[in-house]
Amino acid sequence: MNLKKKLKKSRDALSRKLVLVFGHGVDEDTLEAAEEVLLTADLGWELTELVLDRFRDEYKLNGDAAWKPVLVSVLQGLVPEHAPWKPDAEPAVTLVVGVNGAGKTTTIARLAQRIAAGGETVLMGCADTYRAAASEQLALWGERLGIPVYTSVEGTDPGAVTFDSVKRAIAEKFNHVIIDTAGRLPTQKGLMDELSKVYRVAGKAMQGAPHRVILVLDGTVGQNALAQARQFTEFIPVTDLVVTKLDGTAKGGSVFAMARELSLPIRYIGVGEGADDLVVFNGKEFVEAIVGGDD
Ligand SMILES: Nc1nc2c(ncn2[C@@H]2O[C@H](COP(=O)(O)OP(=O)(O)OP(=O)(O)O)[C@@H](O)[C@H]2O)c(=O)[nH]1
Ligand SMILES: [Mg+2]
Repeated sequence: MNLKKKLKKSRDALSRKLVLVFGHGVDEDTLEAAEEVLLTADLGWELTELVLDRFRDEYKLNGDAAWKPVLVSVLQGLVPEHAPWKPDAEPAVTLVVGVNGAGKTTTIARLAQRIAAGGETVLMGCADTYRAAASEQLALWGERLGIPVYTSVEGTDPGAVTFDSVKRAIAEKFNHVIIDTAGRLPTQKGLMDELSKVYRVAGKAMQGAPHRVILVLDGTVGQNALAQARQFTEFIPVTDLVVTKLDGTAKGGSVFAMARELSLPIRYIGVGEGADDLVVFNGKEFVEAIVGGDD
């Protein structure tokens, strides 16, 4: 996959604009213009200042060096690295949460596809029981990908579906079970309490479950996703992040801020609607794709 191409909008907003700005040389005026570029690409105020401070220092040390490799290395140094997730239970229970339309269901299907491709078995459970269309959507993905799906009738308690999905995964010896939940805003107290209940019920179905709670963030909302993530973590112990829809936005810079400020690993990014458009997030590659190399 050509990540540069997939992230073209963000690349245009960062790399291309910076080339124009620093084409006039690196000095206090162009650094100020660069600040504007970084803010517009949604790195956020704090990170923008940090990037520019470090860039100034390193660039000076490097004398007449080209600015781009220096900036790439500064940005790469700011994205923390995390050890890959290794499940320590079977089935490994993953709960997927997030606001409405963030890309939860699509992410689950694509994650399940990855797991199946790696030779492990996976069950997808649909605890989004508000809409019949939600289980139909997951069932459709299941059919397309050849992955079993556990659904229940509309209106069933989401906790009950979670419980049954985990029990079925145990009984049928699946390696993984991934539970889809309905979209909700962190301001909807009742729905957030329901999510806490789903979390607890998973633990009743299997001790230690869920082993992973993935918060799916919509990359097109940029910096606002940070606030959303902080609010979600107040209700439920989120362990991992996925950022979707980065193909459709120029706000890819916010991913740096999420990676740095949320102290949670971004595991995957969504860069399209297709089954193969969920990419393992690698900070160094991400920086390279939206800032590095030639335009
Ligand atoms: N372009 C693009 N579209 C995406 C990406 N991920 C998801 N989508 C689209 O976003 C829309 C919503 O995705 P869903 O997976 O249904 O989102 P959801 O969070 O499950 O939504 P609710 O269950 O309604 O809360 C769909 O049209 C997806 O195809 C992505 O990485 N890029
Ligand atoms: Mg959904």
